[in-house]
Amino acid sequence: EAALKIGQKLNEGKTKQIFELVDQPGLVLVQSKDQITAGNAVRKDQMEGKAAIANKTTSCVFKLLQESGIKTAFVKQHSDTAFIATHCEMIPIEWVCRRVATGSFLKRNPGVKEGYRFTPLKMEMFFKDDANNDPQWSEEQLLESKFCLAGLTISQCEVDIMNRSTVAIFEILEKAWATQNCTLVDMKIEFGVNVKTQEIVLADVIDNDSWRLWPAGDRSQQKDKQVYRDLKEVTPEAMQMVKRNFEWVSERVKLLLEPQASGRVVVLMGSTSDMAHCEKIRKACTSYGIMCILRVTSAHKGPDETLRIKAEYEGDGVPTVFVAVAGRSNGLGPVMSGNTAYPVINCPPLTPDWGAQDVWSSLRMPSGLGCSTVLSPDAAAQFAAQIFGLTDHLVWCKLRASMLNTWVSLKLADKKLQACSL
Ligand SMILES: Nc1ncnc2c1ncn2[C@@H]1O[C@H](COP(=O)(O)OP(=O)(O)OP(=O)(O)O)[C@@H](O)[C@H]1O
Ligand SMILES: *[C@@H]1O[C@H](CO)[C@@H](O)[C@H](O)[C@H]1NC(C)=O
Ligand SMILES: *[C@@H]1O[C@H](CO)[C@@H](O)[C@H](O)[C@H]1NC(C)=O
Ligand SMILES: *[C@@H]1O[C@H](CO)[C@@H](O)[C@H](O)[C@H]1NC(C)=O
Ligand SMILES: CC(=O)N[C@H]1CO[C@H](CO)[C@@H](O)[C@@H]1O
Ligand SMILES: [Mg+2]
Repeated sequence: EAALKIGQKLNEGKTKQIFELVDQPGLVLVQSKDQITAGNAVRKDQMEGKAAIANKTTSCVFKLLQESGIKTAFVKQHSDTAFIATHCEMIPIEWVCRRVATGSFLKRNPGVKEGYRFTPLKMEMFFKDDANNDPQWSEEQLLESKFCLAGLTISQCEVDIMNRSTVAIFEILEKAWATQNCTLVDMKIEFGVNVKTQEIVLADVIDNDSWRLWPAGDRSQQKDKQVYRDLKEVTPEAMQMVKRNFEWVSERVKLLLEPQASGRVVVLMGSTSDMAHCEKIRKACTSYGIMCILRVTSAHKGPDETLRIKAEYEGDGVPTVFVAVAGRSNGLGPVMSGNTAYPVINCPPLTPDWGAQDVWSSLRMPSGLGCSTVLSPDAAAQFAAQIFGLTDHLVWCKLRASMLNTWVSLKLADKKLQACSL
């Protein structure tokens, strides 16, 4: 790997330094300080362990979010203690999202018992102001402070985007940790404004200090920094336990990226004249990370073949969703649906001349059939993804991020339109 040309130091905090990258304008190096501040060898040892754990956590978590489709500042890992990120001007707000009441929330809301479940999630924000202990802020306080970062004024639109994004990010991480039987109790994150695109992106880091995790939803087994805060006495044994807990998290954090189940979509088309329609389904499936196979078979002209193909995919134990693409009279979907327990989605390629009549062959079913019908190829893939998303968190996370991104696009389109008409 070519050595990075490290330029000017742009920023420095308690735990990180931010450097300009001479050959990559718009990108920065985020260097963890653990190593450089460590004085003697023993201390360095201890710090290196921690830095590595923080490294693994941040890079796995950002990778999961990135692959899901969430916009983040993370670009790639550079070394054990540094990563490359897009250069942002940071919005000085900590966004906190809670599923279960605990910690400071209980102090600020006397009467609420630990363990109270927030549905929907509870959002809070804190102004980053060390001198005043990071006071809690209202939305109005944030709006009235009229922050301007990288040329973007933080107004209602931007606040709404950060609020919504925090919820989506929480739900994605919650779903991922659930695969490890672990409850994500709460989380805090920060956003920045990309200096080049003026986009609001998740920035800074998500590490051991950013969340509370309770294995099996049990507070007594918590695996986060709270264990450290709760120590009555810092004995070597107690520190060993804290270290083991962080190792527990860092061992599991990479499992968040592993698929839990892998299904497939089998698209059956009545004729190769439907190929373009089917290719669109395959393309959309691929964007969700779902394997998609195309086959040609006609339930009218070769029902024996249709049932043989069905048996082939029923026979290997791989969870399958069938999509039937048949023009004119759709015999394919209903015949499949009447003969398999797997889900069948009709996606007829309707034409302007007879479409209004043809669609009824996909809608009006004999009793006992449960196939669904959607008209656009993207919708067929999305529906299949929603079925797999029930058991495969990676697919679910992509659907969740896509929903957020659609919402943000609409919000930005409206903002632009309002600005034009002023
Ligand atoms: N992608 C990025 N581009 C620019 N600045 C960044 C980026 N990621 C993080 N920073 C900023 O780098 C600075 C150093 O980080 P560090 O976490 O060490 O600060 P800190 O002492 O914890 O202070 P803070 O309370 O702001 O987090 C912070 O101001 C942080 O917001
Ligand atoms: C830091 O993260 C990268 C990318 O995940 C990994 O290759 C590297 O081994 C990690 N370093 C340590 C010390 O764990
Ligand atoms: C986030 O949005 C929700 C729903 O609109 C709202 O109730 C809440 O007050 C907002 N939270 C913050 C901290 O802005
Ligand atoms: C989660 O819990 C279930 C039920 O107790 C168990 O079967 C499964 O193995 C656990 N999974 C992990 C990753 O610990
Ligand atoms: C308690 C503990 O070990 N916390 C560590 C979490 O990770 C940061 C690095 O991001 C370390 O500085 C902390 O010491
Ligand atoms: Mg910080």
